Amino acid sequence: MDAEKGRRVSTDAKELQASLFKAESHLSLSKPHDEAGKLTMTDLLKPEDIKKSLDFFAGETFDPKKFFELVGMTAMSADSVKQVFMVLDVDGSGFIEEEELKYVLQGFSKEGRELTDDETKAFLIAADKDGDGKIGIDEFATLVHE
Ligand SMILES: [Ca+2]
Repeated sequence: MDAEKGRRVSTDAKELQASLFKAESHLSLSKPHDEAGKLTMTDLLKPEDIKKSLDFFAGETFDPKKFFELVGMTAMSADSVKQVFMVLDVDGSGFIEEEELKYVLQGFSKEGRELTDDETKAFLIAADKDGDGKIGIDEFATLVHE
């Protein structure tokens, strides 16, 4: 009788352990470094700097150079700036096209606002040195550091 009781307890403990393990592996699945180890914006920039920069331009005409400075990109290496570019290039085409540029602030945070058509055009003109109508990775890095 006593032996049977003991067996029941140890079975319960094993079940508990199994369910804890399940919960743990479930948690690790929902961590940010998931698919192919792709970087997210907060791996590259401080969340508080992103918020500060987005707040600054909430009601102000967007100025890319000023934004890059506020968000901390001007102080970054060219390689890190290129990693930011790769996060912003949502479709992985190697370019930030006009349509992606309109939503570029949402690449920094989902709280970011859309750029107006005028702001989008001004941003594109400032960055698009070769005039192909889209921003390449080198053009982007140049704009941040020029
Ligand atoms: Ca693209």
